[in-house]
Amino acid sequence: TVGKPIECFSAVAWKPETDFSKPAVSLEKIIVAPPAENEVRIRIDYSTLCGTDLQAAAGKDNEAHFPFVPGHESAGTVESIGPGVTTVKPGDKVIPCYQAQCFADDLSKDQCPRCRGYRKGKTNLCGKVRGFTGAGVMRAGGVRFQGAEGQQELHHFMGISCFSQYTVIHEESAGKIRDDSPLSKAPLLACALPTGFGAVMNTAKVEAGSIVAVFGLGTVGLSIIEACKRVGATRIIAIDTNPEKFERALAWGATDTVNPKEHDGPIQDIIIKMTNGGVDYSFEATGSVDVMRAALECAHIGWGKSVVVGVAAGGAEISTRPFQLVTGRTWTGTAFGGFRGREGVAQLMDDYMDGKFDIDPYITHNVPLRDINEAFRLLRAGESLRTIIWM
Ligand code: NAD
Ligand code: AHE
Ligand code: ZN
Repeated sequence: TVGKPIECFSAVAWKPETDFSKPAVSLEKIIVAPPAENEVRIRIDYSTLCGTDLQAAAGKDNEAHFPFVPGHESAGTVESIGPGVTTVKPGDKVIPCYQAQCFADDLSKDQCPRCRGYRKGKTNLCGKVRGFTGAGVMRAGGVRFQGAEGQQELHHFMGISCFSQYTVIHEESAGKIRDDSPLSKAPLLACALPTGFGAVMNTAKVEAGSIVAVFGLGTVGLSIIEACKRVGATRIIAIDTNPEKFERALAWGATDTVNPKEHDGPIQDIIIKMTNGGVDYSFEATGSVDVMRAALECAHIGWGKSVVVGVAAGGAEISTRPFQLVTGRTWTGTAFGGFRGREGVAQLMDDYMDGKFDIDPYITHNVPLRDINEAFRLLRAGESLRTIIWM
């Protein structure tokens, strides 16, 4: 297959689908072109579905360009490499990283101004290919997907497009992981768990003894709770509008649960009352801008820090009284938990293999690719954490 187009099955999002009673994507044969310069073609072995994919399929992500090949959480095996690729080879196991990471120290490759020189280490938000991944195209030009009947070209999504059996990504997005990595667990390290763990450890830097509030108890919220417990937070208040989410939150380490629907008045006031003045750290993992405001406002005067993790619908904006910030609260956010893409997934896989955390509790369902719409149904209904999609 090297150097030749591959025909395979893929999910395709043809148009925004906001009606949750209808399938989110269609399954069909597509053609995947060989990798161009500095690109890698990957056989995707397993994928998972994230809250962000629901937004994109519903047309609420301004960087999802229809028609596109969806998906951004996966693990697979390098099938072939394009000219100039030096950091992975055919047969390597990889986690495709939507948060790409350039070669800041390699002067032979052209460099990214966000990652080099005195700026090195300031951010994980590498800028090398970000403009292209946001536009749904490849840096070397065009797209690598087309309908099998030779019809339309299909856009890439987040630089990943892993709901296809084969995909093409930039070398900067190919996170090599060790040869003994279990690929069926690895997709959770592509987004959900690094985001939650890193929000706590890298972005907020929660200390032992802290009081925290976590809004949204999906996979991301639960991984925030897990990390808060690990660093020794003594009170973990778990908030969700779906009471079915509380049993797991408590099992994960939450000390209190709150359902905003059971209270009159702003939820921030309830939490301020429960904590005698507010929490040291709050995390928003729902994607609702109203919840983002509540999370900021339940942070303690003088030092409380609130981390936006959820992705809001395109065009939505946050607001609060500036007084909330004048009086010492900090409002910040996190992408991929602040981990640098390729280094991050390799390190997290090592940590997993060393037994530092578990992945299985976050996997509630398994489906074959042909049933991917069932994975959408489960997540839309709040019935699943991560569903492994067998590609
Ligand atoms: P999920 O759908 O499994 O979880 C969302 C949870 O929020 C659900 O339990 C839902 O019941 C709850 N919820 C919804 N509205 C609420 C409200 N008004 N108040 C309280 N709870 C509410 O999704 P997920 O995969 O865990 O992702 C969570 C969010 O994080 C999404 O917005 C996703 O786009 C975002 N995300 C961000 C990053 C990042 O790098 N910043 C990475 C992954 C996911
Ligand atoms: N495309 C959206 C923004 C989407 C967004 O913020 N994505 C998160 C990751 S969600 C993973 O499930 C992120 O990491 N953002 C930083 C980045 O570089 O994309 C929009 O608003 O246009
Ligand atoms: Zn995700």
